[in-house]
Order: sequence, then C-alpha cells, then structure tokens
Amino acid sequence: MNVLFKGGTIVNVTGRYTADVLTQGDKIKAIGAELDNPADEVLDAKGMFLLPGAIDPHTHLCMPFMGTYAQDDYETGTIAAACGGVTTVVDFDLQQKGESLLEALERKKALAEDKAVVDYSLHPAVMDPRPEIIDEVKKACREYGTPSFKIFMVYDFRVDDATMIKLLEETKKHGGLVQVHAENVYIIQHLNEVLEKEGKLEPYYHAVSRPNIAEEEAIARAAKMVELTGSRIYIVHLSSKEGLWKVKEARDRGIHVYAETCPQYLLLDDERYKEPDWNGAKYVMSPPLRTKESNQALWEGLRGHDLQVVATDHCPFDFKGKKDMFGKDDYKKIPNGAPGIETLLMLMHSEGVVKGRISLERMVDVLSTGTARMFGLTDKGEISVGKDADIVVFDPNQKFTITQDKLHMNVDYTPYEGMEITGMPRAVYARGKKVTQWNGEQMEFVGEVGRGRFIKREPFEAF
Ligand code: DUC
Ligand code: ZN
Ligand code: ZN
Repeated sequence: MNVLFKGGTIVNVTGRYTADVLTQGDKIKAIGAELDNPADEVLDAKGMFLLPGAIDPHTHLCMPFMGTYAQDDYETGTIAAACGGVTTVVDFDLQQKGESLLEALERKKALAEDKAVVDYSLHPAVMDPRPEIIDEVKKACREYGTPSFKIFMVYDFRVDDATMIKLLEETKKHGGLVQVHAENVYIIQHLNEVLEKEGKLEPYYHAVSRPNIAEEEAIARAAKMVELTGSRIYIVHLSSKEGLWKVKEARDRGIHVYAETCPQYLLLDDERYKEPDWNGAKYVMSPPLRTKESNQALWEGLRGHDLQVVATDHCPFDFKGKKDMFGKDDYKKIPNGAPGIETLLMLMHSEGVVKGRISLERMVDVLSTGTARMFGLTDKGEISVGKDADIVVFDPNQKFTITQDKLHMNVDYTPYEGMEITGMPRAVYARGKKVTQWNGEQMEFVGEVGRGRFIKREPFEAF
C-alpha cells in the first residue's frame, strides 16, 4: 500500500518545509517536490502540518495498582492513543515477586498481542531485585529489546539506594537507562501520620503529604548516585520547580540526568484539589499537582532543554466506582493516577505552541524525535526517508472542545473537561496505514485491532 501526501508542511526538530511524502508499506519511501508516483491513496495535505507520530513513553495499561486496575487495556488504550496522534507507546511492565524480567515481559506482551492498534514497547520495572535480576539487565538491553528500567523510590515496592547503584552500574555497562519515580518515602510517611492525627483526609491533603521537597530530595539523591557511578538516569514525571533545579544543577555539572514532565504538571495546579463534591480526587496522582510557579518553571525547562521529553503517565481510574472505592474518607486510599494518553498532542500544541510557550519544532522534539532517541526507537520519531510511516496530518486551525464523551479512553472523566483546543489531527497513519481520522466533530478509529507490533529497542552506546 502506497500513500502520497501532497503539499503538507513537514515538521522536524530542525525546521519545517513544504514537500510531498510517499509511503510504501510500513515506511517513508520518498520526500520531494511534486512527487507523481502512483499511489493507492492521495491525500491533499495543503495547509496541514505533517508531524511524526507522537510517542508516549509513560503509560500504565491494565496495570494492577492500589487494589484495582488501571482501566485501559491495550485495545482501548492504543485506540485512544491513535485518536490523539500517538503512534507508539512504551508501557510499564511491573515485575512480580519471583518473576524474571523475561517472564514479566512475556506476561505483559500476551496482554497486548491481538489488541494493540499502534506499535508498543515495554520498560521492565524492577520490583524484586534479586542478584540474578541485576544480571539479567544485560540481556534486557541486548536481547529483549527493552534497555530502560523503571524503579520507584516510593510505594511498598520501592527499591533501596543500593539497588539503584547496582542498576546504574549495570546499565552503564550495557547501554541501558534507569528511569526513576523520585519521591522521598520517609517525608511522605511522616506527613501522612501527622495529617491522619489531625483528621485531614480530604483529597487536597494528598498534595500536602507529598511536598515539592520530597521530589527535590529524591532527585538530588538519585543524581548523586549517577555522579558516583558515572551512569545516566531519567527522572519520570518531574513535577516541581525545586525538582527541576536539581536536574539543572546536575546537568550543569555534566552529570547525565535526563527528565520528562507531563501535561498535567505544565497545565494544572493544586487548586484543583479544592474542587467541590470531592472532585479533587480526579487529580490524585503521584507526584501531585503543584503551584502555578512550578507550571511556569517547567515550561521554561522545556524551552531551555533541561527537560527532554513530555509523556502522559496515563493511569486511568473511574471517578465513580474506582476513585471512591476505598478512598472516600482517606486520600491515601484513592488510586493514584489520571487519564491523558489521548490529550497529549492536542494540549501541547494548543497550550504550548499556539500560546507561544514552545516552538512547533520543540514540540516535535519532546513528543517524538527526542523521545525516540532517548528510548532507542530507531525507526520512529521523524519524517524522513527510511523511517516508519507514522504520520499525523495535523490541522493547526481545527477547533475542538475537550469533553469526555468525545474521547476514547476507557474512563468516566478527563481532567481537561471544557478546555477549548486549537489544532487537531485530521488523520493519523501508523506504519503507513490510516488508524484514525477526524469526522467533523471528533476523532474516530478506522484501523485494525491487533496490527500494533512489539518493537525491540536499541541500547545506548555503552560508555
Ligand atoms: N503515579 C501515579 O499517579 N499513578 C501510577 C503510578 C505512579 O507513580
Ligand atoms: Zn511514577
Ligand atoms: Zn507512572
């Protein structure tokens, strides 16, 4: 199957230009002026941007958590992704006690097979760091195609600093990357006890129990481990200006600390926890929403390249039935997480590019090209000959009001209800085939369930 996109504006990290794009099968075959090759489909892309499909490297599809499950499975989650212009997801794969990393990968791949509509990969999350698991890091980097490893510094399944050091040493040898959820667990435990004694248990106190300093301290500690080992680390869902300072400070000293943030930390603030009728529970996620000052600092961090990636931390739980299942009287029991996989690109374009906070090219970098580079997705992330034909035909002027009933995520709310958006995909292609299109009111799925493939990723050069 060939598709010829005529006259669109191709956007890459280094700039934009008008040209035709021809795809053949899964790949981009040619880019040039006035291509007249025969094609099965010819699409008039004048006035449209041709963007590389977004990559979401932080999702929790069908993940067991806090006594329940994150609700999107690989079918609903990747359909929603594709409706939002995301053509690759890298999902977390939480190792269970006694499992090898390979067993955990096979278990999660079985959930995706025949269901994913766009390509996917997995990050093993190390939860049971037996010596043989540390030894398995080499194989995960070189054979399994999963060279990034998630660890938590918080929650019951956290790892200790010694494990972090061992993983940093091992990933350094084999070109892997440690990703860390950085919050100081002892600060949080202490504040939970204090708030419990004072009877402060409403959703707002979730934010109070996890102050900026908890993230700042954990990032500073993780950065010291990187300094000690000469390795690299990637901070997931960076949320606070103080956390960002620590990332910047380390980077200024040549220490390899990379970081990702998410739209919720750029756009929403802790006033949301005060919404009436227990609505604040919708925003209970960890780390929590911060203040407007942090929002602004994170935009600056994106502009200034202190942050490299924007991801979603998509982890949806229904407001009615899940958020309130155990947590109605205690914020600590509200499942942590919020939906976001479908709204990533529209928010970054409308709130980031249209409002002049980042350039269009920088948006492509933090949603696609830089993400592909960070996670070894060598065939993804760019509109150039030989890359996978993951292409978003994007109408920068299309208006859309975000409402839950026009989205596809398997959850009963969106944190962005009522937000007016400028710019939406007109059509989304994944490896050369159309998966979703704009129908005049909303995006609709037109692809094939099960066509998404597991992508083996490449490690960094070991150093
Ligand atoms: N934070 C969340 O809010 N949800 C899933 C896991 C996490 O770290
Ligand atoms: Zn996390
Ligand atoms: Zn997460």
